[in-house]
Amino acid sequence: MARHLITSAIPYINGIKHLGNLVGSQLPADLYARYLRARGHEVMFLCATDEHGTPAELAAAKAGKPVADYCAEMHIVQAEIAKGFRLSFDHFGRSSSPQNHKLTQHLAGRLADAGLIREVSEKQVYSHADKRFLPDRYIEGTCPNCGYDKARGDQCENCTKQLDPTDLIEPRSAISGSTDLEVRETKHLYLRQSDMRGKLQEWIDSKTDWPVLTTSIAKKWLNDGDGLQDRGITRDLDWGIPVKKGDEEWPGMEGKVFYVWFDAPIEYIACAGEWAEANGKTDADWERWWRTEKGADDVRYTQFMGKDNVPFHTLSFPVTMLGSGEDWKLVDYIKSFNYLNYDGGQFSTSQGRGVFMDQALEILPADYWRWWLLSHAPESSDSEFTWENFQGSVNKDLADVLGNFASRVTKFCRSKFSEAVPEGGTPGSREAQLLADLEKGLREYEAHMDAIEVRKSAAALRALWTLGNEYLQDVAPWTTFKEDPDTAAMQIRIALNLIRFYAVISSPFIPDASAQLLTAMNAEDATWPSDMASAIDAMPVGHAFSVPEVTFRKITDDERADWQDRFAGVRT
Ligand code: B3M
Ligand code: ZN
Repeated sequence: MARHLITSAIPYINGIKHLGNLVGSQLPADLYARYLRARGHEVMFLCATDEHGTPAELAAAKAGKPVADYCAEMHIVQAEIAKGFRLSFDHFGRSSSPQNHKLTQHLAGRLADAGLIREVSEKQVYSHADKRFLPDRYIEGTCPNCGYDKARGDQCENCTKQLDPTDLIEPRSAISGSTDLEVRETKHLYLRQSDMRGKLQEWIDSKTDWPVLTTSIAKKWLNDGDGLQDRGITRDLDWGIPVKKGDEEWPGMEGKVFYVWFDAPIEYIACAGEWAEANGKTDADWERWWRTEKGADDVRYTQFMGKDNVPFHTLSFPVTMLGSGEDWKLVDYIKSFNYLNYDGGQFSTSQGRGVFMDQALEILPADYWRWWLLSHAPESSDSEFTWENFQGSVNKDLADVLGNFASRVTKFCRSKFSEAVPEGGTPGSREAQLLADLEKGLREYEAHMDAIEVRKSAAALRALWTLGNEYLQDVAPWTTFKEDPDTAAMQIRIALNLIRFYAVISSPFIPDASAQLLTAMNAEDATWPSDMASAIDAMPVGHAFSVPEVTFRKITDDERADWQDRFAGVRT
């Protein structure tokens, strides 16, 4: 038994995430966490909402709510939806927590003491009406190049010219529309990432087992000049973690907060503190996951994220951890994902394009989505959601192969024998073959799950389901029964045990269906099978079961057309 720390990239607070976000971090992280728990390991699986930054402030303003209230409400909404998808976090925290405030300020102080922070004076646009500095993209005006009147302070969307806010003709605040703006001097803190290049290089070079997607991005930014530039880690905003050096004020930094990407990864750690508080645990209880001198040196830490998040996790966050000079546990393995596209285009939060997590659960239970998303995870390249493909996979894999197997076998047994595992003849060569195939398939499935090869794992699981179907097709107990009820009973006994076996090994992918099948099979023992011979004998002769309710239903053509229509437009 090992100890596994797992984190998923923490979703922004402003709005409900779409299925592309879900499959890019939280869902595969949950798959892995469930699998490791099922294999008997000790797991700490953490996620949280990412609550700071301008998008959170603006979303709150749009909703007409104080930002703290908005975040508190949206956190509950996101937590509920996560539950709906059966995401089995040990804790779902908040980056605005007191724990994160304290730890972020502490780490900034350590970095400053280590000489890794420098103060920089810069010019920034201040809005009198909004009483705040405006980030470049919240200043609008007329493009000096093409005359487009909604150009942003960082770029003109119309002619793509890169701009400085001072280039704009008649600049105004994108928040209030006010033109009462002024350029002011302001001081900011920069993290001297470049000082850590050598250490980072060495660390990343040592990660020879990482997925190519992760290391290629990490190395690109490490070596491409720009990537390791010193980064501003403070902002002139109201909402965020106040800039402090540990508990002390930071002269010249009054009224400023840390940049959202500085405190967000620190929340991975703070979240463990929140977990401890919420569960009546001590500091030692969470520190054994995070501090190498307090037990975390034998933890394996795996992070899950979309590819756009990789640079923050391979450069700036490790700089924070290493630069602090403290014994923080560094990530052992980063699993990153490409993008999931939606029906010929991209999922888009700003345009409301695609299926969002709450909408998905309104039309079908979590397992349908979990299965499709995971079996089509965008690992080696981007992948695409289409309604045809979704309907096809669900109907075939879940309804025809797995669901149908369970219902056929249990109903046949009930009608010809009873609702208990029947006594029957001895298994023969066909059964020996089945067991050998299952044994081999199970080991393949485990190997892919251990390697976090999500699609390959799904394919291996599906292949195991198929073996059972082929067996049933071959031996046809309904025909055997007419001449040889004894042999038919043996075949059904094997098949009933297979239902239980499938329920156990499928639980990381489809936890609800798995629980439903285990209940129907009256199976108290759901431990991971060590070998097929014992798995196929787990429910002995006489063991009572019941016929499960429909495990998976088919998606009709009408429904598909309906949904295709409903989600073609833009979410309002
Ligand atoms: N919230 C971006 C995202 O959701 C960001 C991740 C933070 S991980 C520390 O894609
Ligand atoms: Zn322009």
